Amino acid sequence: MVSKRELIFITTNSHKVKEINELADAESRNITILHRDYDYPELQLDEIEAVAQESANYIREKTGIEDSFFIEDTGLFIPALNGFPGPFSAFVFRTIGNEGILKLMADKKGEARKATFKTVVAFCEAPQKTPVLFVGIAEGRIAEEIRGRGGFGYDPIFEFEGAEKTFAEMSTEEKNHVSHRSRAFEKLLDYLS
Ligand code: ITT
Repeated sequence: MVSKRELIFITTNSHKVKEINELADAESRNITILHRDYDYPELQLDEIEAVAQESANYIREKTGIEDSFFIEDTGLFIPALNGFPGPFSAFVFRTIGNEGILKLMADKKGEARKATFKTVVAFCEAPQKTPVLFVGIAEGRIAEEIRGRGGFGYDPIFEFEGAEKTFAEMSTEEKNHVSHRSRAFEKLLDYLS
């Protein structure tokens, strides 16, 4: 039997852990996710690639972690709002939330409701540990109203392209099938294999 590879995932977000665990548990994967809840500072940089990279460097230096680990940073980008909230997604969610985004989008119709979720996974592999980045994207649109009880964060206002459902109206399995997070994580798994 092939022994399972253990991968440390550092995040404060238990919903992310649930999604990543389901992906790692999927058939024929020899990966076990070890969750570490470490609250690192929220960097305000223009690109989430830079946020993920600098956060991974910060964690490595601050904690002195010797093992391989990964983190991920996610943002919701709305072209009609010039990419807002983008790298500020966590702050914006805490302050104006989904209701606030819907208000900002009130006069936006059709194509102007387009939105993109982007996840950047930063993987620090022992012993080299310079972060390697993997990007995953999901295209969709901002719904007219909050819908669904599943998921987390912006899921109740994000309709995946071509789907009638918001991510919050999908099961974790359905969301994982198409999401920004799964696409970035699958690239990490490809890299590891
Ligand atoms: P960590 O940084 O500790 O991993 P976090 O919740 O702060 O956790 P992010 O900075 O990556 O994570 O997330 C930015 C915001 O986007 C935050 O409000 C999340 O709730 C939200 N978010 C992240 N992934 C999401 C997803 O798949 N669906 C909906 N909202 C998401």
